[in-house]
Amino acid sequence: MDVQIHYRACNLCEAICGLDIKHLNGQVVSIAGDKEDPFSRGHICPKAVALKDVYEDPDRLRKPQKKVVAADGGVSWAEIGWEQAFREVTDRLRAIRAESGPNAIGFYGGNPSVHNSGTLLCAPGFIKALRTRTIFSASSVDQYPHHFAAWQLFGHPALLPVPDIDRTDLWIIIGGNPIASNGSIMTAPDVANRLKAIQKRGGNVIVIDPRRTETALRADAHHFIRPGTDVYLLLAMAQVLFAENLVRLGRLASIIDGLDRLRDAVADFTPERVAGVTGIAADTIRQLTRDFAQAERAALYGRVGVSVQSFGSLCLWLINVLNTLTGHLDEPGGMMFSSPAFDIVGKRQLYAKHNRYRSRVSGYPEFMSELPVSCLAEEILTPARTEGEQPIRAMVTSCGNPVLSTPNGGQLDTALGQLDFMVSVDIYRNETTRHADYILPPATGLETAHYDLTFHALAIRNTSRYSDPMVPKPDGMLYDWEIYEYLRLYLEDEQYDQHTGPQPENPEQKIDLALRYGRYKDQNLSVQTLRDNPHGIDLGPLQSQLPDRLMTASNRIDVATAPFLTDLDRARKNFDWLAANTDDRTPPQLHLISRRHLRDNNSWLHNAYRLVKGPNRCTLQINPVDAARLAIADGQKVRVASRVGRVELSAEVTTDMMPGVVSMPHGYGHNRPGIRLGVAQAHAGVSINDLTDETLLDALSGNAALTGVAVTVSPVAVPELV
Ligand SMILES: Nc1nc2c(c(=O)[nH]1)N[C@H]1C(S)=C(S)[C@@H](COP(=O)(O)OP(=O)(O)OC[C@H]3O[C@@H](n4cnc5c(=O)[nH]c(N)nc54)[C@H](O)[C@@H]3O)O[C@H]1N2
Ligand SMILES: Nc1nc2c(c(=O)[nH]1)N[C@H]1C(S)=C(S)[C@@H](COP(=O)(O)OP(=O)(O)OC[C@H]3O[C@@H](n4cnc5c(=O)[nH]c(N)nc54)[C@H](O)[C@@H]3O)O[C@H]1N2
Ligand code: SF4
Ligand SMILES: [Mo]
Repeated sequence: MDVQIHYRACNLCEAICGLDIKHLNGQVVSIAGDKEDPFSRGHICPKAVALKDVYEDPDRLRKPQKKVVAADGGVSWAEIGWEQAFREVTDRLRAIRAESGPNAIGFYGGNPSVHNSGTLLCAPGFIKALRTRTIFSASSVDQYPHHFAAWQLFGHPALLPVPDIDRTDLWIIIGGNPIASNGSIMTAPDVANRLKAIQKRGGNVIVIDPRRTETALRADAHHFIRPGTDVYLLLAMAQVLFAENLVRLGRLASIIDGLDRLRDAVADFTPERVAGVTGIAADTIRQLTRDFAQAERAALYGRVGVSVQSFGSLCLWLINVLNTLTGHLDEPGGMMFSSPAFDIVGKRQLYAKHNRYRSRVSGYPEFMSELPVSCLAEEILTPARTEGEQPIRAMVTSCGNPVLSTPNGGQLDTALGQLDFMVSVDIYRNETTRHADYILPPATGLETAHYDLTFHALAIRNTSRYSDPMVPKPDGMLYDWEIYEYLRLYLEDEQYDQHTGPQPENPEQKIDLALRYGRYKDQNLSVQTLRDNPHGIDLGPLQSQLPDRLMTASNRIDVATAPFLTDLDRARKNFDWLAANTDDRTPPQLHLISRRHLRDNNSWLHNAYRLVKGPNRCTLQINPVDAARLAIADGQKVRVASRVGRVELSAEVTTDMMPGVVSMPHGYGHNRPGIRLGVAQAHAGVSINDLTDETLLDALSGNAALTGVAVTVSPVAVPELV
């Protein structure tokens, strides 16, 4: 038989690289970069081959699983048919809802949901049918501050500007490590070469990060910053712009409000005042600000490191504002908005979906119809304190692993174990889904069709690409959209019969309609056109589009809205405390941050042997000065403890860490029993989120403050040999 070629976009991370897959009737022979993809131009990273590994993985679930608990408490899993699974799951959900109300059922959606068009388009219908308000997702351990700032400034939470790095002369990266992550809220395949191209045309890249990262090593300058203090650096940059008369609004001058309020609000944050707290010298802050303001084309870009902090929304607000004040918003080479063929923003103004209701126990405000995942465990564990209060009794999880990915995962692990009922839509039995009563596994990866709804919309170039399945889904498997549609149909109608009743709707039609009637309709874009162009279609560089694209009620940008000005009071109090207690930030008290590695993907590719083989990556990186003070040698086992928990792992002594700061990767901790991930179990590592603190949140968006958690580190004594 001849080798067949299948072209598709990789959906593992945000870079959406084109793949050229050779296979023999479904047996993958090779996975390489698609050289004819106009966007990724042949680039792939080492994770791409994991698509084959997941496809072939004997641990991957392929049939619905039902947990069976024996009289002696022993747990086993039975494979059952889909009809039985849908019927039993929805009967239980309906019964719990009838007894305790819809909010007794919680929902958690994980990261791969946004990399999966079937889930993205069909899970919402099922969630709506649940009628619950207790909805959580990985967004509140990731990018909620980005959405909050975009909503306040531009009128829609999904109007997220991206750095136009192909045309910039100065790229300042604060709290992002795109050389390891391949970029985020910035779909840019082959960041390494794009970064090199900036330097080749005489431009500069500057990184601000408590760790000298893989990106910092390729940059023209790197400045260490104390974790969680970025807000003060950014306030000082704004102060310098006003004080040194560097504000240049350019084309947008006539639509910007609030400059005076902003000037007053930042006036006392001089570089000299914030230098001690941030760890960045006043002169450096001034020069950075001048260079940024005076560069013709510059982009100030912030990502996970500035988002997952107590002042995440203030950080993202200030980053947008600094780009606006310097004329770098919506200009080539600056921070720009994409023009996607499938527009997730839509044309309607999104009403203020904030604080319409609050979480039951801690009273955290809702944002975008979700509650902060940091409070999920307490919503399960805290009994009703008044009549009418309803704890969460049942959970539905989809594409997620919150036991490893959310703060105080140990507590959530305990909470999930106490639920009356849980169902997970997932391809693996992992640290979270092991708690489920039923696991419903969809076809995935190479078996599915894919259109990247999210990441074309966050891309640094407008392109469009459709992927058909490489192989038909195996007999007896369902696509994720079918699972959600069936769950909805069974839930809505107790008598539903999948042989005679209405059938799931293939979301391909929705995609096709959006492409046909979207902004590229004159170019005859459709699923068929994209099928005829299997490498994708180039739709050109980003275009300036303000004020037209604004969705604020006033059609203007207010750079100093009330929520931010109010939250600045909290930042001021914190500043005064930090300024008075800078000495506390030295050992024994250290500050823990997280890191990503090119060969990890959150918690879920550790079952691919070729990605985990080699030296153990789950180490505690620590500066030699701190290590010496704590008598810790390179490679030695250390104990890391926080308010929340403790873990033990090997120390890696390195000058890449800022003194006073330690770093661990996230997504490890496969040492819990009952999972079906043999390779991952053998490379278990420990979970950083057994240390992060669920009580620390960004007050505005409810995002978890995962970075900069106070920890103590001590050497673990080697037991004496008797
Ligand atoms: N301390 C710390 N914690 C962090 C972070 C950090 O930087 N530091 N980062 C945070 C961020 S940015 C994120 S996004 C979260 C991620 O947190 P989560 O989304 O909770 O976790 P993942 O590890 O991405 O879990 C993905 C799950 O999806 C399943 N899956 C994969 N493909 C499919 C599919 O096609 N269909 C279905 N149904 N399931 C599938 C996998 O089996 C796996 O169980 O972690 C967060 N946690
Ligand atoms: N290989 C790989 N790629 C991935 C993922 C993965 O797990 N592995 N995950 C994907 C996901 S879900 C996401 S959201 C993206 C994230 O993409 P990035 O945001 O690029 O991810 P990180 O590598 O976590 O970068 C965050 C950086 O912030 C720094 N940092 C931590 N605390 C602070 C702070 O207080 N201030 C400042 N200035 N910096 C700080 C960290 O040292 C780190 O270098 O990556 C995606 N791509
Ligand atoms: S960079 Fe991301 S999209 Fe590209 S091959 Fe690697 S995992 Fe896939
Ligand atoms: Mo993420």
